Amino acid sequence: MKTQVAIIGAGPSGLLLGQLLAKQGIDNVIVERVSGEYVLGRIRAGVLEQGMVDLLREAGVSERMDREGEVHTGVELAFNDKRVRIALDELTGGDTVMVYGQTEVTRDLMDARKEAGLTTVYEASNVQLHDVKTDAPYVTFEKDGEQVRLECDYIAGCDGFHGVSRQTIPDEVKTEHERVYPFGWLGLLSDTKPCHEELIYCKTDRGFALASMRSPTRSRYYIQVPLTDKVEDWSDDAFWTELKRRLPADVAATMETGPSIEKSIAPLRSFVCEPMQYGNMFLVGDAAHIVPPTGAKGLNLAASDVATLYKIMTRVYKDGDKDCVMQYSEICLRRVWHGERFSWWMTNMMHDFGEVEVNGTDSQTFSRFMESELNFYTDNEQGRRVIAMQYVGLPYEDIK
Ligand code: RFL
Ligand code: PHB
Repeated sequence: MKTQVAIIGAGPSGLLLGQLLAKQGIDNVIVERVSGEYVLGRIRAGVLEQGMVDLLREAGVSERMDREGEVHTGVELAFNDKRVRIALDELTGGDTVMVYGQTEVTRDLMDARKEAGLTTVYEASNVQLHDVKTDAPYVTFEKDGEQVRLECDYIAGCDGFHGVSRQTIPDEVKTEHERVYPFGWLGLLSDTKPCHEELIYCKTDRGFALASMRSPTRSRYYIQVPLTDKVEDWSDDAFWTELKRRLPADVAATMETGPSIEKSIAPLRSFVCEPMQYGNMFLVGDAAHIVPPTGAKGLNLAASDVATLYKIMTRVYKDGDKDCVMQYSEICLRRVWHGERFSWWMTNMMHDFGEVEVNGTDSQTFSRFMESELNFYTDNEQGRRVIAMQYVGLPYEDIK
């Protein structure tokens, strides 16, 4: 097999990149480890920044999102019996976010790829990248017991945090930055009416909670849990009882509950791999960086990486400018680090770290610092604007 860009991974990063490249006439093949149904079964992000929404429109896959997605002009932070609304549009000069599930984005991209007749190899095992430092890199994998070789000009490693692409960068070339948090998020999806029309991020003595949604009839809730907890430890009833204790009392009082459709625990981590490219291989999305979900940035950072690689590949194939590929990592990392900092900051401010020492500070002192931080940023308009600007997403950087 031969193509121009080999894409490893059919998550949102790989599928969106493939779609955008195909629109520019750039041939690409996606190689994915699991089945399409399995990819769609992962319940993840729900909030899309303006930049990602625009990119999905550019890719020609926005029709259903524009019809069914919900534009949100604000989010709430609840703490100490206070509720502060961050008026996203007013504070940023009109920017908003779109509530539309990652599952739906993925489904739309899969449908568009199928319709365009583009090749995706699902359930490919033992995927390996070769000769990425040369002008003739290739990918090998096994499919239905046969060994396949895919030759290409470039490889996009869109294979998530546990993928193989990052491992092809030698240890002496890459630096990995990591912070693992001492808690996780237990998420529950249910066909119930959302408890409030906007998202509410809640900080309480019992730990963090988030009220989110997918549609007017489908809710997504999260609660902070110890890393030692297992999903089996949490019946639906136990989840709803604990969630109600953490939500503002009036919201909890009228909240609709029901059976869970999905329940899972995600550990929280900040992670960045530098650089994000090696020879003719580029890391995109979770393959290069992870954020804790508190800022709703993971998928959105993946989208900005895709935007950068797409612009670079377009320049390479349309103008024959191969040198521009050198800009990829630098451009991506500038925005990635802003997203990392925001997600880390929001996580620190909104969670309960218990008795754990944080950043060399004892837990009680750290908790006071964070309380002050939260009050300071929410009590005045400039502070709320700083939160709003980052929540709707910083602008995408152009290539030079
Ligand atoms: P993905 O989605 O992990 O897809 C990678 C794909 O690569 C495949 N793969 C391989 N394929 C071939 N060979 C191999 N060796 C392979 N190894 C892996 C995998 O099977 C998979 O299909 O990465 P991608 O595309 O970069 O997308 C990133 C996003 O999924 C992620 O950043 C977000 O879900 C993060 N996230 C959120 N982001 C937001 O922007 N807003 C949110 O509101 C938000 N909420 C969340 C989130 C993530 C969460 N979890 C569970 C981690 C909420 C949660 C709970
Ligand atoms: C979600 O709806 O899954 C969601 C929303 C906002 C976040 C994280 C997750 O910050």
